Amino acid sequence: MSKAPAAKKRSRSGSTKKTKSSESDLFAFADAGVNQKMTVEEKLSCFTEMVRIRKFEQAALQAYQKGRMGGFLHLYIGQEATAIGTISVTGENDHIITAYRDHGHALAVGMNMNECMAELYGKYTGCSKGKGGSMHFFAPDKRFWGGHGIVGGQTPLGLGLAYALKYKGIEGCCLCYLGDGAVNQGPFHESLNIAGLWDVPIIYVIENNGYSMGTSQKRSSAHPDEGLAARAEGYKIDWDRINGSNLYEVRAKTAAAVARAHKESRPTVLEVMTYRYYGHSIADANHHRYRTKEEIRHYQETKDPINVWKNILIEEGHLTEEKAKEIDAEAKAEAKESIRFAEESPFPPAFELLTDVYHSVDNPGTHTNEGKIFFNDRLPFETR
Ligand SMILES: Cc1ncc(C[n+]2csc(CCOP(=O)(O)OP(=O)(O)O)c2C)c(N)n1
Ligand SMILES: [Mg+2]
Repeated sequence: MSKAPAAKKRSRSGSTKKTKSSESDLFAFADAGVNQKMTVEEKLSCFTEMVRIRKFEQAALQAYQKGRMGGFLHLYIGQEATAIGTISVTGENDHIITAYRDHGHALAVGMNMNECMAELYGKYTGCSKGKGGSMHFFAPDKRFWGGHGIVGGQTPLGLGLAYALKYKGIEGCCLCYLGDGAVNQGPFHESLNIAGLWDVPIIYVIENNGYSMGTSQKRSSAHPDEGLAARAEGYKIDWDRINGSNLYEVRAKTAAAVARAHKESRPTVLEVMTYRYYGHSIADANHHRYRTKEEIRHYQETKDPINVWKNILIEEGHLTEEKAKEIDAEAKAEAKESIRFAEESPFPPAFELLTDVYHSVDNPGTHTNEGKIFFNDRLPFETR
């Protein structure tokens, strides 16, 4: 069999020199346009939002351990800079879709703690009326399309959202998040092929937190030395690798991908190097069997994204330890209040079992061959 001709190598976003950032190189991306433009308020807001995610999940964890909620609980703690950094550079025509580890993305798009906590409790006031739980947070009004439990299942859906934008001539893109385990799913590769072939404005953000359930990333994926995103070259798609502890870097490289999607309608694959502090879900109580306590402590002490950003802001003179503690206390109080809200909310009534299953059953007048209603399309939907 003859060797296939080598694909023309596409340039990577960002310079190669800056791609290798380390803990000592935290300001390497501070000069990127999107970061230079940041106001002090925006910088502090990113800090506050990351702290809010952590406090929300810490409160949820306590409630879960007290038996107040059922189902799974996949915590995002340790990965906060990915959701906040990436979503903070998106605009009004950009859409978000993710997997089941979705609490961080939900809060990052602006969902409030009450509707999220109530959803965890299975209450009627939850964002999915209590029928979705931890894995199925949704907020279409905020262009947040979930929350999906099938590993890799969101990757063709994200492609569809991005394709719809292109089809309708809207300058926007879709950020589709997936884990390091999901990169081996067939639908992801089928999606990459179409994205590369049809110039679809999608950004796949691989959140490489080191593990796919109990299997380390090193044991689950064959890939080039440069990492998982480098597989994108097989589809002629631009890619980059990001230090997920550094919000400046996350923002700079995501902004480059968003610009490519908006201006050239080209896809990008980003691999964010990050880490989860807890087990796969809270049911994974034995996670110390497949990784050491030292490994977790090392990440917490040297790479924690909230601490790293806090230190950057302190060094820039925008934050003090006292102010950081106040922000922490406020987020904790907000999370506590969301627990009260969820506890006091009612469970969904029985008739809700049959609603929101099929759009066309709930909305018979809008039944159409053209697909469902997205992107502020108005009712009644035009039918053929
Ligand atoms: C198609 C499919 N296969 C298997 C599972 C079971 N499963 C749930 S999560 C998971 C691991 C995914 O790991 P990764 O993509 O790295 O995401 P992370 O949990 O680290 O965020 C597996 C195998 C599933 N939900 N769907
Ligand atoms: Mg993973």
